[in-house]
Amino acid sequence: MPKNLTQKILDAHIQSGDKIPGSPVDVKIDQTLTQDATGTMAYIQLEAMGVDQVKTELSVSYVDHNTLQSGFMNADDHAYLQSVAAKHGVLFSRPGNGICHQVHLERFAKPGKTLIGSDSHTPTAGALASIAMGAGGLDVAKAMAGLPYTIPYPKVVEVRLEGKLPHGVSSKDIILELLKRRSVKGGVGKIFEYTGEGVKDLSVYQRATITNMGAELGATTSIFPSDERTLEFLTKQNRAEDWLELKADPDAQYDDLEIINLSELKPAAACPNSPDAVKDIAELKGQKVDQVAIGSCTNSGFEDMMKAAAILKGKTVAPNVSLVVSPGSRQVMIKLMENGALQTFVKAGARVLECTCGPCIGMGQSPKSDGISLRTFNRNFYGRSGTNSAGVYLVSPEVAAASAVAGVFADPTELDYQDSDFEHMTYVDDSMILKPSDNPEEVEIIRGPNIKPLPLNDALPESFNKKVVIKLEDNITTDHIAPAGAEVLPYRSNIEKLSTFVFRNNKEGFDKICKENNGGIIVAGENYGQGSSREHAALAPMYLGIKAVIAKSFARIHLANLINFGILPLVFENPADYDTIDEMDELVFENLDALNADQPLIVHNQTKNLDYALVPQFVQKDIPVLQAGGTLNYIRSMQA
Ligand code: MIC
Ligand code: SF4
Repeated sequence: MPKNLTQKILDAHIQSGDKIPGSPVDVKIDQTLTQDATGTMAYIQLEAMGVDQVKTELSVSYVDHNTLQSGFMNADDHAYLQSVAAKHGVLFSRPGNGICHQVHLERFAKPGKTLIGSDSHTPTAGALASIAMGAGGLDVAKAMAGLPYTIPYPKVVEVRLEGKLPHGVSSKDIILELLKRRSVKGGVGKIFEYTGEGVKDLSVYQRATITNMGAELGATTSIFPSDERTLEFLTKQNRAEDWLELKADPDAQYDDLEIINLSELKPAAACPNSPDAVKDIAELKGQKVDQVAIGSCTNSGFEDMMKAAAILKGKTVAPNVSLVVSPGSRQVMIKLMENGALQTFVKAGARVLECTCGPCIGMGQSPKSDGISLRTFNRNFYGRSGTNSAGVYLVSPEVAAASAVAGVFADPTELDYQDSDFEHMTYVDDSMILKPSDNPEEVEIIRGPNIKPLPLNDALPESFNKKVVIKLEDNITTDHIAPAGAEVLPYRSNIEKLSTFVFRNNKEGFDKICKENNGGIIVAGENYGQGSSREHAALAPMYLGIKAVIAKSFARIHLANLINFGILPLVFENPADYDTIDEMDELVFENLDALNADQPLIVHNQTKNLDYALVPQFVQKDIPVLQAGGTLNYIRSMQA
């Protein structure tokens, strides 16, 4: 049977399970990555599992999110992460070395490997033909302990790229087109595999923009073949030996097909507040812009920076615009220094930031009230920039740079500038990547006061009555549940404190409501928990006593996180039942000692005197985990 590329790599890593779409399969994981905002929890969990040395081929810990250090908390986290990496066999990429996905792409990702990372944009490495997936920190810890990662066997969508991108149109516009067609929930349960003539004209950096933002489709991951362009990239990174040719067999089968003619694409923008609210720049042209930010793991590669520099060369930023630039890695930054592009940025009036996530996660550079901000990033969820009234638009580096000069939305296709054949990125520097210790037993783990012990859930009772403490609409993101930003992020290792911020933009005092009602139930619409992989969006509600989430549907990573922390994920068998539930209704859950993943659970609404059939979103083997109150409790009970 001819195989597509996804099947070739995935099937070679499947340890058990049926290769039927939707059915759970256990996947062997070759590489892991963590970043600091989710990493502290992942390593606290790894320690709790009693693992001495990681069992993967390669595990890397990056520090790129919380680098503001306004107070001791972030620095405490960094010190903990550096020591725990040294002790357990993990490489440590120091703060400032770059954004995890960019550095991993440049230095470590390999064709044919599997990678999971405690960050939803881990699929970036799909640009180098890895099967790379975002996961909760606990699942990454399990992978480091040598355990497989369980996913529903995906459907594979062929995205056939035809034609050639016109001048001024970039790979950002390809993924925005796909988001426009398929929406933020169109990718759930699917892997997007890119094929066709158009692929060979896309460099690895351009491919990485697409695989990165495939996360916004809700996709399991996205993947490109490993071809001459891949070899070219790896050679420039001094690792040609990591290359192998990988592509789909002729006549390979796919579950679905999407054809995009690159020649017909135009520059586009995702409008506030969703990555799928896509419009052509032509519709926005001339509207005033207040801020432009170039960077983030989506568009901070060497070529992205060079395209922006080509447009900014000899120009000055418009007086009404604040321009910030953050290259994705130190390697890129140094190269830009060498070839003069950094000078171009500074001369144009750009404010150059360190090589981290920065404004993408609301760590500084929040726009002014009602400000219009054009960003080369991947997410524009409500409030994420730190200014709730701001309008954030997601655009290519070309649109960003052109608009920074014009002071209004501008169309780069109308400008004359060099858009290819840049002197290629050949600078390699691993000096800020620390190797693990040769004497791990001598390494002492540094635990400052911000590193709090991990809270654990109670075992699931046989029955309980709980109130609906919040009722939410469709597409609730993990940014709604556990917000990010400079005020909150320092508490990622301190769940008690973090829990006071849960749903703060949806319901003031949510934590107090939970405390007064001894926990509760969350009710939500479609695609609950989309966006970030942060397990804090399950952990903090668990800490507040949330026992179940009843939704119309769930996003993949958040669903796994709920199970990991012992919260029951359930969907309405009859979606119309959603309309009959109100906040503060009291729900009765019974017979939980006899949970069956294949049968609906009947839950009684005592307030309305109604019964609901709720379909379990877990499989039979998750039941002991849920009954134990989560994965760590379960692992401990097995060890006892
Ligand atoms: C994000 O882009 O939302 C983040 C911050 O990188 C998250 C991880 C986190 O919350 O720490 C992600 O994408 O998983
Ligand atoms: Fe960092 Fe933003 Fe990328 Fe998340 S999306 S990893 S916050 S740059």
